[in-house]
Amino acid sequence: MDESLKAVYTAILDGQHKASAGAVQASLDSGVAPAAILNEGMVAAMAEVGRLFEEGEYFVPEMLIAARAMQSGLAVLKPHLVEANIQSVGKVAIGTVKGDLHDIGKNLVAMMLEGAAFEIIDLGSDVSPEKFVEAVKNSGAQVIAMSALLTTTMPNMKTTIEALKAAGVRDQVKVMIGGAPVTQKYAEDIGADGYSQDASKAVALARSLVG
Ligand code: B1M
Repeated sequence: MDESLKAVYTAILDGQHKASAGAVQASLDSGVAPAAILNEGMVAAMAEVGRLFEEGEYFVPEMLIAARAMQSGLAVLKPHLVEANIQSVGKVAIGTVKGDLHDIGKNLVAMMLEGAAFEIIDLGSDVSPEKFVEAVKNSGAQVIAMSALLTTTMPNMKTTIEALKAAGVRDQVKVMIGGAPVTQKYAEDIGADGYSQDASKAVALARSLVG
């Protein structure tokens, strides 16, 4: 791995948020592609954090400080990931489902969509089905984008689709879903309109849903 990418990886793994921002900047300055910094440095470090957590070497506090370091690195990377587009191509209301506090992947998807000229309504994390329904009724979102990182919160994607149906707005909106435990099959099973595995594929999916 390139030395500057290694510094990004290590800063996130060790939860050093100032070092993370500095290492991302240094990587950019040395000409490393933003996508490589994101995927080979940052996302890879978060995957290792998850592995260490699973093995009982990291605990929730370590995951939290790693997440904070990831976020400060992302703030530096954001302008380089998103292109400057002016005219909105559609409105997306995005959130992590009820009971789930993981927001890094969701933020990344929001960032990439924003860069592809989508107007984003960020509902945050731990978003109830009612809040998604409200967003469709009040904001005119054409797409609802739901993220889930826990197997225990994934079912809230289904509950949200059911709430959209019960409120009579399911036909007004497309639903796309994603997150580590989510699959294409799960999307089909719960009647979502689309699934994407990562943030860049989410852009292509959103474009096809509003197109
Ligand atoms: Co937690 N956590 N966590 N965690 N956490 C995981 C998810 C876990 C896999 C770790 C592990 O055991 N290996 C595990 C889940 C196990 C399971 O359900 N099968 C887990 C657990 C168990 C928990 C707690 C229950 C721990 C506890 O309290 N005992 C707890 C739950 C809290 C809650 O939500 N109610 C918890 C808490 C936390 C923190 C708060 C400490 C922190 C989150 C901080 C934050 O987000 N602000 C945290 C973290 C950091 C992680 C790991 C280490 C990293 C997640 C991450 O940010 N990845 C994670 C391990 C792992 O993922 N390997 C883990 C980087 C991010 C860029 O990837 O979010 O997958 P990801 O997003 C990807 C794709 O999935 C996709 O695009 C992104 C990449 O381009 N994507 C979409 C995501 N959303 C999408 C939506 C789309 C399309 C694509 O369309 C709408």
